[in-house]
Order: sequence, then C-alpha cells, then structure tokens
Amino acid sequence: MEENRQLLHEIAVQCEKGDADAVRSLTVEALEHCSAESILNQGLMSGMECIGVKFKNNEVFIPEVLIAARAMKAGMAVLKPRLAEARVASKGKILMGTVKGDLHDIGKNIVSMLLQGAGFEVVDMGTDVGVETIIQMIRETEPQILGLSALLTTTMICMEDVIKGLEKAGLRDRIKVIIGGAPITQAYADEIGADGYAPDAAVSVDLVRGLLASV
Ligand code: B12
Repeated sequence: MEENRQLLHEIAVQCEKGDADAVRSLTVEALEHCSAESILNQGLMSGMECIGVKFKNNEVFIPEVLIAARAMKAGMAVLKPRLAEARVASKGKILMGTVKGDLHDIGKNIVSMLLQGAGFEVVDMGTDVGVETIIQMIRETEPQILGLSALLTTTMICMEDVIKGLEKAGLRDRIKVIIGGAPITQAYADEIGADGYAPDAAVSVDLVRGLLASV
C-alpha cells in the first residue's frame, strides 16, 4: 500500500519535472499494482496541479508547462487502453472540442478518455474549433451531446457563440451542450443556456449518463 502511494507520488514528481520516459515506464509499472483511475488522479493529474500552481506564481514558465504536459500525455497514452477497457457497445455519441482561440487540451482529453471508458463514443475535434467547424461536425457525425472545453477567460465567451450558432442553424433542439474547464461554473452554464456543466472528468461521466437517460 505504502509502496503504491510512493509510486504514484513518483509519477506526479516526474510529470512535474517533464520526464516523459520516466512517466511512461512508471505508469506501466504502476498498472501492475494500481487502478488506471488512481494513476490518473493521484499521479498524472497531481503532477499537473503542482506545475499549475508554480506557473500561476511565476515560478515556472510556458516551456516547463509544455514539457510537463508532454510527460502527462506519455502517461495518458499508457492508460488509454485500460480506461477504455470497460467499453462495450457505444451508449451514445459525444462530440468534443476546445473552443476557438484556446489550445488547452489536457482536461478535454481526460474527459474524453473517461467517457470512452464508460462506453460512450467520442469524436474529438481537437483544439481551437470555431462555430462553423462545430456545426459541420454535428451534421456529419450526428452526436447526441456536444462537449466544449475552455481554459481561458478570454475564450470561454466563445461557448455562448456556439450555442447561438446552433440556434441559428436550427440544430439546438437536436443536441445537448455540456461545458467545462477551469474558469467555467454552473452559473455560467445557466447564463449561456448550456444543458450541463461538470467540474471534473468523473462528474462529466455522470452528467452525460443523466442527460442521455432523459432523451
Ligand atoms: C497546461 C497549461 C498550459 C499549456 C497547455 C498544454 C495543453 N496541451 O493543454 C500551455 C503552455 C500551451 C498553455 C498556454 C497558455 N496558457 Co495555460 N495553463 C496550463 C495550466 C498550467 C494547466 C491546465 C491543465 O491542463 N490543467 C489540468 C486539467 C486536467 O484540468 P482542466 O483543464 O481544468 O480540466 C478538468 C476540468 O476543468 C474538466 N473539464 C475540462 N474540459 C471540460 C469539458 C467538458 C465538456 C466538461 C464537462 C468538463 C471539462 O474536467 C477536466 C478533468 O478533470 C493552467 C493552470 C490551471 N491550474 O488550470 C494554465 C492556464 C489555464 N493558462 C493560462 C494562460 C494565461 C495561458 C496563456 C495565455 C499563456 C501565455 N501568456 O501565452 C497561453 C494560452 C494559449 C492558448 N491560446 O490557449 C491561465 C489562464 C488565465 C485566465 N484567467 O484566462 C492559467 C489559468 C494559468 C494562470 N493561472 O495564469 N497553458
């Protein structure tokens, strides 16, 4: 037990340091003892949280954050098949993307992975996606839910543009819109007329389950 905690701590430390090779091999090792969820939460995400605090306090700068994000992605690549293992037949389709002007994708990718693990099909549009692309993707892929992520206070306002764009295109009644990302709140979701908000990936899965049960 103590050893597992040590291992998860080491993953967090190496993630923060940005050593992708160490994170990859430690994640492989940890999978023999710990659940994929605990490695994600207590290892990788904990490392990203530490670097986030340092970034905020100007103790580290963008290059360090990028290197840590790359290390996190190396660990996530190892976890992905495990998190998706529970998947059987698709329980519904979710179109996911980070809004226009915003390049942050770590949170979106984690939400996508947990949704896939819970049996949903996720179509990932990537980052910096604008209203037109989203409308085109909805027409092409016909998802039940659209998930939008934003990490910047300057880009979160694009979420409202997307909802207005859906109304204009006559698609709003066909799709539920859920939003998330560090600056997003339930109050903001209510204000712009989104159908749901979740503060983290685990709650996102419950949110999607609830919304799909009601359609
Ligand atoms: C990593 C990071 C970066 C990386 C991004 C790498 C990548 N591939 O994503 C890089 C270095 C590129 C970067 C760049 C910038 N960043 Co930055 N970045 C961060 C940092 C440190 C961590 C974000 C992160 O990944 N968190 C970990 C994940 C797991 O958490 P999360 O994203 O919140 O996601 C969870 C929930 O929010 C939720 N969720 C997320 N999305 C969704 C979607 C749905 C549908 C649902 C339901 C839920 C959900 O579930 C997730 C999992 O639990 C944050 C600090 C912070 N504490 O947030 C700053 C931060 C977001 N960045 C910030 C800034 C200012 C910038 C830059 C403008 C810096 C600059 N001067 O150039 C640029 C902007 C680039 C751009 N155009 O997007 C500010 C934003 C301030 C603000 N108020 O807007 C922050 C808050 C740092 C700070 N305190 O100053 N950044």
